[in-house]
Amino acid sequence: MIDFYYLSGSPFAWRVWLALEHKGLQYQRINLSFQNGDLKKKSYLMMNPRGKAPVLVDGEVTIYESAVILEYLEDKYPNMGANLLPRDVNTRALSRRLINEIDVYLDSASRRLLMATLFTPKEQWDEEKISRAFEALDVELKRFDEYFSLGFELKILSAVEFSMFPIIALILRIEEQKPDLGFSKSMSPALGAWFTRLETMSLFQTTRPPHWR
Ligand SMILES: N[C@@H](CCC(=O)N[C@@H](CS)C(=O)NCC(=O)O)C(=O)O
Repeated sequence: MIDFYYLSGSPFAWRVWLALEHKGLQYQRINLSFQNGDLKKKSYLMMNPRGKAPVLVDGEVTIYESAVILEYLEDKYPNMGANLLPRDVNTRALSRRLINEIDVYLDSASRRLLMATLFTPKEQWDEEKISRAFEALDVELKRFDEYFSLGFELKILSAVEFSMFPIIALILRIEEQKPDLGFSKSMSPALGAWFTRLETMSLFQTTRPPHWR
């Protein structure tokens, strides 16, 4: 049985949850509490010295870094459920490039917005800082427009969707706290159509972070 160490609200943990469900694997979800300091406990740091979620333990293998966890699941269980990456080498490389761009560029842009909003007490919000972070994030998101159109048309469901969707959902969550953020309005038609298609699927609804429901 796979042990999946999960943190509610983490886009990276959500990505792994989606992948486990998509592949129809048997696993047990172990909920971590940030407030209780679970991520900095000695036993947890032995699994992930960076003290971050998620972690996956499968028999004698312990892995952290969500993109690598997905690669592992695909390699280890190639014939279980649906694929996480396309079989064709060229499209597989394109998927890996997109996931890397999400992790290197989009994640850092969304983290800046997250830090300036949900991780800062409301009375200390710096509007200028928030708008700068939002503008940079918007520019970064537009870079993925071609993929959103393609993904929508081809009805693709892969590790790219599982990596991107939780970040978009998190930005919408930030907008719930800051309704004048303007994200819903600034979403490109391609992103809007792509997101709406996925959000209505039960896979994305049943894995929604429990504390958001
Ligand atoms: N690159 C890592 C990022 C993991 C990460 O940043 N996790 C955050 C939650 S979104 C975390 O556990 N933060 C706790 C901390 O830094 O104390 C991955 O893909 O797994």
